[in-house]
Amino acid sequence: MVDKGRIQYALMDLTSLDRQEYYNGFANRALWPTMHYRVGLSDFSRADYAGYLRVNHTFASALAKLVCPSDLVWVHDYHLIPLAAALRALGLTNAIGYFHHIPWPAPEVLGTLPGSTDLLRSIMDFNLVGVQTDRDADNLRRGLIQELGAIPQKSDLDLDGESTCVKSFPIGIDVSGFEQVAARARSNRIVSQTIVGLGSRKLIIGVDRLDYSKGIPEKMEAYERFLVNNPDQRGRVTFLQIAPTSRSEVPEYGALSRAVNETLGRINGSLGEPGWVPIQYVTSTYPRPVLAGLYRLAPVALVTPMRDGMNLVAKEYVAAQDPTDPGVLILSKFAGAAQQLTGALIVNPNDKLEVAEAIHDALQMSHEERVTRWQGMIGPLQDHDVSWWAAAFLRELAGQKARAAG
Ligand code: ADQ
Repeated sequence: MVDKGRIQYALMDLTSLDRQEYYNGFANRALWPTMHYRVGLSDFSRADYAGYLRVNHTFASALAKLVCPSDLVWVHDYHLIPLAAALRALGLTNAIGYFHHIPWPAPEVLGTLPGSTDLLRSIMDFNLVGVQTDRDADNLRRGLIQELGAIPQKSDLDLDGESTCVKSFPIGIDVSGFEQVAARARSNRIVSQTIVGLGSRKLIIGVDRLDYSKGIPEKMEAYERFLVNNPDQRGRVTFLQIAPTSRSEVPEYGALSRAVNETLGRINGSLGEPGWVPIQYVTSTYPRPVLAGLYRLAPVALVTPMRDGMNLVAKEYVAAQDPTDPGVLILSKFAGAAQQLTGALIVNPNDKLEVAEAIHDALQMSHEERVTRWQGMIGPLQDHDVSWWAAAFLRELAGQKARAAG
């Protein structure tokens, strides 16, 4: 047990076989790509799936010893879909909720993954399942109805006497925290060095974990198209892509890293000039004040994932802007955030010309339009911040419990 402030953490070790089969294997090589509609990258193995179930049972055995009868249990993300079923098998009757942070795909897509019917069945062991958007909720409900024969009620689904509620709870961020650190960030060393380095150039920023779902090589190529189509902009803009390495033990991520480096080298080599590098690329992680400061410096953010549950970077960028001179968010229609951030320039990341034109439009946008678009986004973000999200989910879960008890 580890105490940190008001939170007590119970930690346990995994073996290297667990890590390989459960985390790098089924969770990140089979479930992650399938849920992001990349079925061609999904690599299913029975050994990995057995490891995934085994580790969930191990977590359940440890957790069952710690849970009190009145506790609400809130499970997070795709690594733990079978956890409620494993806890129920140990006799737990508590209200158990699940939040799915990544997209829930259409049943036709999820159905390509062996074991997916079992996963759907274990979803029914949660009292409440939260997803990011109404589209995800619709996909999950359709899957439960079509694959299992669940009976739809108002917001619940019934199967064999069990009832599960599926609902969207779009995750928020710490909006006021971002606003405050962004306003003070110019004094930070990295931010002030960036200001000096930019001179009169305009900054376009991208911040994404190095993951194929984030569309990093694709956005570099869209930016290349923008520079080719608008030669007068060469030397006047800099694209800073921050992409911390992730899941480096999974082979597809090594391949992505090589693809990004190749695209970056080709674009900087062919379009760069002495004194100007078109794309700056860094893989470091930064503390929040640095990220917030860099967001605020950038008149344009390029957030163009091929598919994303929500995308917090889009929300962080909006929260970090100067209200009197806000930047423009270019956002993929395939990010859950696009359902809420309607003041962004919404693009299809597969259409490089469309993204290139959005970069051009964002850089030319009038002050009046920038302010109007930003004002339309910041209010709803403040009203639906991360505290709202957690409270809304837990209130609903407690209600489910009351209903089950009554
Ligand atoms: P992620 O796929 O990790 O999250 P995202 O929502 O963008 O994607 O969150 C990334 C977080 O990491 C942001 O808070 C960002 O600030 C931070 N970050 C990125 N680069 C960083 C860097 N170099 N240094 C420090 N911090 C950095 C998953 C789902 C998303 C969903 C979230 C939350 O894939 O769709 O929005 O969970 O539910």
